[in-house]
Amino acid sequence: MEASSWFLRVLVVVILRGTVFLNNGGVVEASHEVYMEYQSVSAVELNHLHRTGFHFQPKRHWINDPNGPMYYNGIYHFFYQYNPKGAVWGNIVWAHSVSTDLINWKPLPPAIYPSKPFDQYGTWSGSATILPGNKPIILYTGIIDKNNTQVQNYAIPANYSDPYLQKWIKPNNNPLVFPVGVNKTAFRDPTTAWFGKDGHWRILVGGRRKHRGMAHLYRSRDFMKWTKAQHPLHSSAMTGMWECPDFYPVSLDSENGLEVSVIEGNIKHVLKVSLDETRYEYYTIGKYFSKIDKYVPDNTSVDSWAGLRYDYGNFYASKTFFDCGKNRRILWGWANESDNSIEDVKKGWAGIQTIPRKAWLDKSEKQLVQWPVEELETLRRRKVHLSNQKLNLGDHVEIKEITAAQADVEVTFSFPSLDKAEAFDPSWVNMDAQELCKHKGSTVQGGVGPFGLLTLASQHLEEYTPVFFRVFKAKDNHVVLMCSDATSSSLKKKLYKPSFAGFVNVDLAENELSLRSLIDNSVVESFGAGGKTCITSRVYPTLAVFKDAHLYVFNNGTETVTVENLDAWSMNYPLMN
Ligand code: DQQ
Repeated sequence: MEASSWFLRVLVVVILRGTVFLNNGGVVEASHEVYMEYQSVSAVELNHLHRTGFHFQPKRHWINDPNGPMYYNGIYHFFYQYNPKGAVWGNIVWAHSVSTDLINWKPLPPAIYPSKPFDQYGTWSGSATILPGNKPIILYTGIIDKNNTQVQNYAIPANYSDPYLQKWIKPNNNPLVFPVGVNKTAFRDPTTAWFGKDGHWRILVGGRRKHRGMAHLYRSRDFMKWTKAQHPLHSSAMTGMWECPDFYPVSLDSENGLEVSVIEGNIKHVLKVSLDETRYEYYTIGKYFSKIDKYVPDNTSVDSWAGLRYDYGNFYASKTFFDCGKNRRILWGWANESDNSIEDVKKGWAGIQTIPRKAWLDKSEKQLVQWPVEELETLRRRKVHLSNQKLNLGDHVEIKEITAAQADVEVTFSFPSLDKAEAFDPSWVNMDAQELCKHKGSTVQGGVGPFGLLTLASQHLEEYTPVFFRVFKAKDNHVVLMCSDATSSSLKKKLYKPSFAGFVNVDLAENELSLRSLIDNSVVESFGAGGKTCITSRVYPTLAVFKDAHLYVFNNGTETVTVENLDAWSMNYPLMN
């Protein structure tokens, strides 16, 4: 991308996001929008209209990044950035919940909160590592002054035999890492540590030099004394600050996850970064040269903000961990609200976590595949089934007798051939999927598609969030677009209603496409083609709520589409904090 267009795009994002300017004229990399006046306005009443039923949420107030997820002695620990005093970002602590199944959660007191000189202005994101001897340790970013200077700290359990690890100690030899030779306000979010053959631990810390985003590398023999490597593990020009880096191996042989210190064998590595400038993430698949501590993305992975995303919707600051109980790698991501802060203060809450997903390397070796953890299925209740349902141009058929506001839907569509696929206009080549989805929408007639689900729909379709596919015929191949379009999701005016979309790299030889959507009051989390492309939308219907929400399958393409199989379940409420 041209430097000038990069600058303009960043400028727009900065203006939209309202980056905080200091009196001295410097820019604080606050990372989140700051609404001082609301930071400590405690929720009196909670608005339940759009609260989710089975997604992770605390009872009240603001949440953002997942922090330090881990599996320890049979218990899943989940920490997250939390404002205990209000429904906007601020006063951040590490809230803590525990679970035995990743679905039912018990809240505990905050594990880490500002209290020492090395974190008195903030306890920001970080990760957990299980040290030899089965000893968990947390690394997190501490803010040490009003100028937002960032250091890396550690915390350890006060009592290893407490099954819930409720109390955490922040020893006085903190901070472990000072921002020396780096940009001190762009230096945060340490990763889980991995152990090298040379007997050194390694971590990454997100950073930025001018416009170059980077993952600083640190090494340590004893986990206490850390030395900065001369070169970052990886960096990429014009990507801005890299928040919440995540780096881990994936197997070429199986869907099982790998412990982060597996650095050899039939594996590749994944590096994910969260781009502060765009609030999107991207990841690359590549090779980690452990002897020289360099990561090189494969030439099939785009290494810029046009790269692959875990999720093409509202999903940020994600983090994975290795679940040794079930040998899988689990991915958590934060789905922020799409309404505004005044609405959040009125609601008394803001932010959810997406359903934890198992993540593994696709057979193509070019991308990841994700799927909601199997434990979610324990919440499935009443089920409806549909098969062999033909959908002609303009048809929409209702899926009745489930709670459409809170449901899990799995569907496979087939089409007799691809002959009617619309031509992919060469002028769209420079459009990204989201622009194309906005341009085409779910109602503009196509050839093969648009077809899919109308979720959170009101009876007369004044409101609906369509999740759908559209197949195009390009010069040498077919292009599959998947959209989750919030444009018509709500009659409310001042909302962010994006047409989120991604392309799906799928083999259409069987003339089939599958879709799974987790619909939960104000979130629709969708998995296309078995989890190759995932999109999360936050939406706020006014009519399509509770019992008045409906679910349909639809087709607006000239080619007839058949619902081969559809299973939909009403979803129960888990224990949620
Ligand atoms: N959120 C944290 C930071 C991180 C950002 C602060 C990402 O540590 O960079 O709440 O959302």
